Amino acid sequence: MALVVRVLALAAAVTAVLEMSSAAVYKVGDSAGWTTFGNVNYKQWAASKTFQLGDVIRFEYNPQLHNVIRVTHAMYRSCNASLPLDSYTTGNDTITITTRGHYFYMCGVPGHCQAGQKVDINAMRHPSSAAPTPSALAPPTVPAPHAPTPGPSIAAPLQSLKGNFGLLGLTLVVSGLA
Ligand SMILES: *[C@@H]1O[C@H](CO)[C@@H](O)[C@H](O)[C@H]1NC(C)=O
Ligand SMILES: *[C@@H]1O[C@H](CO)[C@@H](O)[C@H](O)[C@H]1NC(C)=O
Ligand SMILES: [Cu+2]
Repeated sequence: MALVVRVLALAAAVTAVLEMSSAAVYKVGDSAGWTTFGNVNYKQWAASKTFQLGDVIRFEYNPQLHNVIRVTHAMYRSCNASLPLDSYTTGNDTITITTRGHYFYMCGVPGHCQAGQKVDINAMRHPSSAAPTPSALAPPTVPAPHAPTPGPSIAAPLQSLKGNFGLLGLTLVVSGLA
């Protein structure tokens, strides 16, 4: 019995590690980072990537000069920073893509978004191991949903992700005791 638990725990751990290693980490702006210097074209930067579920977006910047806020599509278009959905201020902020659709980010410092410090991360439908079952995928002819306001829907999958890792941890503890 104990052996079975150990084998299951090992399998779960290996699976988790494999899934983690397959997730890409994208630094916004590549070597330039998140800035108003040098007229970085964040639209072009995003267009050159294929974002998938589980991938990580990293914003690196001087926190005394910039910040990161997530906004709605309308706020993104008009550079309106008045009611952010999320905000980040550490200078090294990572965000894990947990739902398909658009994630709109801009710098909340006045004038910076207007100067081009904004990025639209579009996590598209893509056949990947991240998809739970093929039947859960809509036909490929349907365009990716235009996520109106990804507000609370972002938080929920994050919670369930944490829940899964919690369960994994518990399984490992149980096998350690056995
Ligand atoms: C900015 O966005 C907020 C929230 O969506 C909205 O209430 C406000 O009217 C907008 N301001 C402008 C100037 O568009
Ligand atoms: C940001 O954090 C990552 C790991 O979380 C690290 O590899 C990277 O060097 C950090 N960047 C800066 C500028 O501190
Ligand atoms: Cu800025």
